[in-house]
Amino acid sequence: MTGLESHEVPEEVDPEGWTLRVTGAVDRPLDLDRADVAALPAETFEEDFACVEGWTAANLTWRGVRVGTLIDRAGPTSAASHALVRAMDGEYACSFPIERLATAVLATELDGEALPVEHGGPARLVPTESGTDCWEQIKWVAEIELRESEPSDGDTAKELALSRIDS
Ligand SMILES: Nc1nc2c(c(=O)[nH]1)N[C@H]1C(S)=C(S)[C@@H](COP(=O)(O)O)O[C@H]1N2
Ligand SMILES: [Mo]
Repeated sequence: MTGLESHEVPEEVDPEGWTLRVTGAVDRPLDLDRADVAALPAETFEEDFACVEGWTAANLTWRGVRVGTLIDRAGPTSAASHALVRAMDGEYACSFPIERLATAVLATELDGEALPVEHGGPARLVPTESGTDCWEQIKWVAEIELRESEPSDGDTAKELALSRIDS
């Protein structure tokens, strides 16, 4: 059977207290709870997943909200160009150009069920373009912080993911 690998859920992850914030270079900062996110238009798509550590998971069916919908609601400033997507596990965060992030889905369901916390629930970022890296599928997404330039620090995801590979 195929599926995502099971990893430990870090202590800082608090699914009960979860909200999604859209902050930074926006006219209307958002702080959405599960019901708010569930009320937004959702879409479903299927994808394979491959981790740089060497394992794969085929035919995952994700459902969630297009990140572009969230960004539009927050009203990005005209100079907003990038975003730092932060997770609930400490320093884990990844930077994206806004146009790429807008096409990603904030997934709240996997294979027809609420996304389990083991795999990033309540919400996991799932880029929909080909050629994305495994560390960009951010589990436990808590904040999307828009920036008017490329973040020069805080973009930790790649380094953290690569540091797990034995050399
Ligand atoms: N918040 C957060 N998201 C994360 C990571 C992490 O450590 N923290 N690891 C990434 C990496 S490298 C992989 S391969 C996948 C693993 O997803 P899984 O635990 O559901 O198998 O989560 C990605 N998203
Ligand atoms: Mo990974």
